[in-house]
Amino acid sequence: MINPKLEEEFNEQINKELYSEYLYLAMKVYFLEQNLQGFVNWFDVQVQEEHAHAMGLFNYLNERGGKIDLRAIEKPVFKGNSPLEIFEEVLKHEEYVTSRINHLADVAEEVKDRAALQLLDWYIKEQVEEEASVGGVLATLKLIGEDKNALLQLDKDLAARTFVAPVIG
Ligand code: OFO
Repeated sequence: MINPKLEEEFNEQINKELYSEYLYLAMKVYFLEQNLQGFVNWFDVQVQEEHAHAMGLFNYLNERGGKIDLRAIEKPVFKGNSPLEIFEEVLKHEEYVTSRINHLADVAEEVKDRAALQLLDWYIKEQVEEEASVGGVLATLKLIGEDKNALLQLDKDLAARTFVAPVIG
């Protein structure tokens, strides 16, 4: 059995990961409208990753005999109106998710759940990769500035990103 406090945090995090999926889906719409297909692909992969993150927590909670409590997913909101502004928001969002995962690990530590901590190690590492990948695109966008040709080159590069189903845990 899983500690009720930790169970609650898992349920909350499932919701956050599903919100991330929804947020990146909304951002994908922006890039569809701009006809930047490489960025569309990047967000497509991101959407699938977030879904996998949510399901990793979902499956784990189920395996541990916890009660899965699905909650309403908020309407995704972002203000950015350029690739640069949107990636700045993506990075902020990922930093927020990192803080949530760290909080989840703090609670697992508090209730001395070593098994959950092992799973959360995977998520902690994954957040390092998420922030690095987003930070990389953001740094390139800063270099690009107003250069449309360079933006199209980045778009081409982002078209190469592929989804590899993660082995979580
Ligand atoms: Fe699930 O890592 Fe992004 O949010």
